[in-house]
Amino acid sequence: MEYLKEIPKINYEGSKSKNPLAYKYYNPEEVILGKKMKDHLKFSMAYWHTLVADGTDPFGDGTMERPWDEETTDPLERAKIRVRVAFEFMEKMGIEYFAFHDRDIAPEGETLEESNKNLDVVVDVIEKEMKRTGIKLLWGTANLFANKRFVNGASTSPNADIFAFAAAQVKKAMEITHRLGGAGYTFWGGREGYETLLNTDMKLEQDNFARFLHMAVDYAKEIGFKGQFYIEPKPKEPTKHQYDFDSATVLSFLRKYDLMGHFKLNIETNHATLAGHTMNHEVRLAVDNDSLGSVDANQGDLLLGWDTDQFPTNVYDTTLTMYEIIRGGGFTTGGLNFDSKVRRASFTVEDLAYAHIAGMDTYAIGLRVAAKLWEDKAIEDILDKRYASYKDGIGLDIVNKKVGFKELEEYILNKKELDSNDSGRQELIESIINQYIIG
Ligand code: XUL
Ligand code: CO
Repeated sequence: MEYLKEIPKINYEGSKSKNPLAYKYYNPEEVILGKKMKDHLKFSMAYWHTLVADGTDPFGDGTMERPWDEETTDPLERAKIRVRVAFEFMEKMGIEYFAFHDRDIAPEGETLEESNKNLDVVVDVIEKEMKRTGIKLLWGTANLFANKRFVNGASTSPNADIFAFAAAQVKKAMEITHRLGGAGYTFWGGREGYETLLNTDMKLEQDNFARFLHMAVDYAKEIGFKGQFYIEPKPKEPTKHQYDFDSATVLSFLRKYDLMGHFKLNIETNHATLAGHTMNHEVRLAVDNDSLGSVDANQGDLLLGWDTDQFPTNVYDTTLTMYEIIRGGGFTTGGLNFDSKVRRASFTVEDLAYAHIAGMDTYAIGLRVAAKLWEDKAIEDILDKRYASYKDGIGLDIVNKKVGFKELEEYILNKKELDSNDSGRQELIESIINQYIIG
């Protein structure tokens, strides 16, 4: 049965096409830098936004027109229908990966046991659809923030029973991710943070968070789950101060608690900007620390102070993001997961297609431009020149730790004139990027 009659199979038609239901820049099979576009980008659909979000905001009701949700009032039956809709959508869009929270795919029951049974029923359907279509699971996760039991956090809750409940929930979420062959498992610290330090034992909460993650590592070994664990940084929202603030904070947390080899980062564009960073800063930091895992692709609105999770349409940003990803060697287990939702006023079924096309084409442009910049060494040559003083002489001695303060003092005292400083060439580089974008 076809649910999405409004959406045909979306094909690549090239940049001259005026067909709104076609890709203008994303040509999945086209080879760029020795790899197909689809393998560079590894697009993933976020189940929570595309199948579950109904457009509710703090001021009003849901607005989304989702006729398949009207077919039944039984939550479990509706969950099964949504799976079929999800796979029909991904097939038509040519999206080969998806990501979910446990509570997106199946309704929460009265008890954990009932919730787990619901999950098993829906996972059966997902498994069949994955086999039928070849679509793969990028990562799974557990929703440890929506239910009111998580009011004070999950693994950082002051209530040990809540820690235990969260552990049991993650155990099941890991099991279903494993069963579905998930390439990864994500920890986003839903309410792991605080509102006020006045009532918070930050040290105990962070220690507990680390204990929780170590338990996950142990359990993965026990069940043979080889997928990559990710932590997704975010500075605020829902709590005032989230513990996983940004890439730098998470990397230092992982180092402190001896978790570095077990976790990589899942970096989200809107979270980067909420932290006061650019996305390319966050990705660069991950790459430089051998920790780039995956990307939650979206964009925020810098005039608004919250996580708007908009579909990426800013070509400049996707160019710089793809540049950092290429520079880092590309994705292995990860991909570009659209943690993006249609605006509340974009409520029709077609809007789901328009939004994903916009996001995929914007990243395709980013990839095309970034690949050319990389191939031509348009930026790298300038960079190489800028740091050339560390390639020989005293610079190389510094890099090779051959000199200390005394030797450097001697070197300077003997030197009549310092080597001159060079221009940083920022405006030149920025105009080169413009030239590559416009072509
Ligand atoms: C919330 C967010 C989450 C995670 C998964 O801001 O990004 O949806 O991606 O829990
Ligand atoms: Co996210």
